Amino acid sequence: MQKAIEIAVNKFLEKIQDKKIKIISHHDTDGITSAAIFAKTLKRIDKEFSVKIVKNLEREYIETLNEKSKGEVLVFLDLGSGCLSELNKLKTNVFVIDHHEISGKPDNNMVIINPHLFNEEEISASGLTYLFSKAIDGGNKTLANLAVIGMVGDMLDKELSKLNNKILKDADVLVKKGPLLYPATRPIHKTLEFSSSFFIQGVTGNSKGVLNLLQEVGIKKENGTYKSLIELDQEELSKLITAILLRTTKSSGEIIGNIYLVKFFNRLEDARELSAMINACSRLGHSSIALSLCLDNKKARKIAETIYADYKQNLVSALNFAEQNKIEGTGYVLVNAKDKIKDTIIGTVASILSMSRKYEEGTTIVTMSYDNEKIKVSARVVGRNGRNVREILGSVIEKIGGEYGGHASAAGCLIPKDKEKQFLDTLTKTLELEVVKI
Ligand SMILES: [Mn+2]
Repeated sequence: MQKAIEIAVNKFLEKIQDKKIKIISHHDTDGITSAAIFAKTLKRIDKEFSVKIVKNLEREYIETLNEKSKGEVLVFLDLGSGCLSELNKLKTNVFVIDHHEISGKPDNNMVIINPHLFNEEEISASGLTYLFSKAIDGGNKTLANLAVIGMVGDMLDKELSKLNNKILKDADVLVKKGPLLYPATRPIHKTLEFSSSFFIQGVTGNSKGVLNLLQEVGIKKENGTYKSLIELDQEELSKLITAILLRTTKSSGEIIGNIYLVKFFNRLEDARELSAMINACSRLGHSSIALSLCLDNKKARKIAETIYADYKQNLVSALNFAEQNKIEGTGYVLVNAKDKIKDTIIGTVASILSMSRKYEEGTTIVTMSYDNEKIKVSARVVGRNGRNVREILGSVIEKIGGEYGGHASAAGCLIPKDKEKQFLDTLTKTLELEVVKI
């Protein structure tokens, strides 16, 4: 693949000589960090460019590019591989740097870098963009930290491929083993309270519960505050892990892993925390803040921190609301939050509930929240052996109308607000009927 990257870089440098460049990237952490790496690379060689962050690459949008971006070189990051035939219709030079499944064949106007073409190991789009950038100028090695944040964002950090290991080395990352709670670099009591990587019964969103747990394992304040996760000694760490394991459905193998500490604004930060911050900002509609944060803008960082703190607070309040207002049926848990939980986090709430120790394996979790004139519904399964929630939602939607999507263990749908009661009735009937069938 390295050879293909070098060829692509040469072609890119040749094509952009007298042209403007447009970067189009995905709105998750991997896409944002990819865009930041590319933007910094172009700045360095003094090239004019613009950036567009999108949720999905839609055909209607691609069609507008022939008019809007006439004569520009288009660079698609962390997306594009799934719609090569659409991109082939563009009359300008197209570069795709992506790691998603490929559908269609690239034509002569297109250069694509995708590990699927080379039977290569797993790598994030930000990792690929970084390799591209480094092939333009070795000095771009300083951008490796962004590639690490993107890698963590796409959860490609479990089994590190050779390529990823090289990128970690370039980034001077400090790797430590520990529970995957973030940030690992800040006082442990806050990290536990806002633990949303997995749900800790009686601890997540519960400051009193946090203090009880810390007392139980014998971790005390020192100089007025608690140590951070990475400052705990081996004994404290293993006691803490045991206490956490008693309160989640996860196994030790699932909650322990590598903690990546990367340089960001001249400080060592937990890559997971940065990734979560970028993701939260972008998904809440502030992708330009997320991008500016990755471009070292201090003002953007302040704003991003506010948005993220607010998001975390909303999330733990939502979890507590769900806890107090849920309806427990046979084999299912239903939370109809109406306007009490934002539609932007209701899916996350469902995911976190499905990881709670409280519910039996196979329990179906359904959460609902108002989204303007519609209701957003998210469904999850606790553990691995449960009902097919995509089919359940699908069968309800067929009766009352609306859109649905997802897969067997995580699905969602959108229904008109005036169908709320009808939906609830049909859903509960379906959920109860399914139990009888089993
Ligand atoms: Mn990606």
